[in-house]
Amino acid sequence: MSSVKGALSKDQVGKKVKLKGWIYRNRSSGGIVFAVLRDSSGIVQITVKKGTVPDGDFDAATKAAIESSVIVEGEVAEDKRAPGGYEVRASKFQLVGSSEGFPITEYQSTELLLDLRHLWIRSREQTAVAKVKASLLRGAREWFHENGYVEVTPPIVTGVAPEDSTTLFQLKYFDRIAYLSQSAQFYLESLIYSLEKVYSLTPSFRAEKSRTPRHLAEYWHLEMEAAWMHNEENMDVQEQLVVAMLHNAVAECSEELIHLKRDPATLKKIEPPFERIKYDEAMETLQKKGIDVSWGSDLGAIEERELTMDRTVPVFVVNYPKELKPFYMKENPEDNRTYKNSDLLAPEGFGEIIGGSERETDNALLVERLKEKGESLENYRWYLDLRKYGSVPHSGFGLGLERIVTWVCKLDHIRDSTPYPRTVARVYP
Ligand code: NSS
Repeated sequence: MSSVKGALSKDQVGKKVKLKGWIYRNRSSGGIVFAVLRDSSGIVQITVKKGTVPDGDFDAATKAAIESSVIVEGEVAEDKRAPGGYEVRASKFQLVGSSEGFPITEYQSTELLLDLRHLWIRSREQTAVAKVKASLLRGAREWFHENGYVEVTPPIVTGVAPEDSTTLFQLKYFDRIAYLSQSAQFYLESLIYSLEKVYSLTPSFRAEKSRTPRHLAEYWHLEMEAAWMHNEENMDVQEQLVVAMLHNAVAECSEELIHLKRDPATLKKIEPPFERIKYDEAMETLQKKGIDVSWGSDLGAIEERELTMDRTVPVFVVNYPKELKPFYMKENPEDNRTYKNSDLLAPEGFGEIIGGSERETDNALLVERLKEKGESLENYRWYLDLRKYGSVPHSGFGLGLERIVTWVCKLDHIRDSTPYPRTVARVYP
């Protein structure tokens, strides 16, 4: 048994192969069927000649419609006209599962493709994205493992809102109200007192009403937290992690990246350190470009695009005004209007992929900020406990997996970075 990819090489020429897959294209002319077979590794042309296969097999090949599943046996031959330069000349062709009237044809609307997502995920683009995503993730896990981080499993059902409480998904939890997690951060913070360096990969949920090309209601969140770490080192970790992810994707998925029109060389060139610009400098740059912002303005998609579109390497923006960020961040001793935090922006206009900070360790300050926000201290009692018993300086960050995939795969919209995007408009299929 071979894979399509395994059959596509010079040393396979003349060899017998047995391939299982799905019909990608099919046409016949003058007693020959030219089918293109797809499996998880790629596509290959199959030729089925009348007289060289049993009549029933030829008949099956002629009729095999797009997306039928088939088993083909045959010999590999070189053919310059075939995709990949090789073809398989069939001696057997067996139809396993027919496919009558596959509803996706060449030009389809985005909406239809979203309705038919369960079938569209078979497309070569979606397959390439899924492989790149897995490869980025493997690069991350390896990096964390090699650097002494322990993978942990925080809860998804929670009672706290680390980020914006207006974007919480509420759920009926027995006879109480609970929320779907926005971030594992607080739980990770609690785990550093024993494990010191931890990370987790969990789904995060944000009830974002805005329809933007970079927001999902459910996304995969890769988060880390480390004891004894200040924000400068936190940024060192982020740039090393991102580079490890990129380089793994380039090593494992160059073909997929090229298929997605991303030149792997541009990713391979990216090395630490990444430039670190202060929020104040970011504001000045934007003002010079004629963007209407002033100190205290948030950086949204438009501003981040302006800051990054001429760059090929990610950039950190550090020390945001306190009003723009959550209560748990550490005050910047050099400018108490700001926090010791950073957002990492992907280049080419893609914008934020990571948000991170050093955490406030002063219990009284945290209480004051929570009160200002009108939060119930009771919900945060356990979190505040962490500052009472052996508190240490610590930092961490969260990386949006679909955000980095969108950048690496050069996608126009974040929904194509995940098989079943969840947005304000969609929970089907
Ligand atoms: O809100 S964040 O900026 N930060 C946190 O949640 C911290 N509590 C993480 C931490 O320090 N442990 O979100 C982190 C990242 C952000 O940079 C994006 O890359 C991604 O999560 N993110 C999203 N991706 C897709 N869709 C949505 N709606 C989304 N929101 C954030």
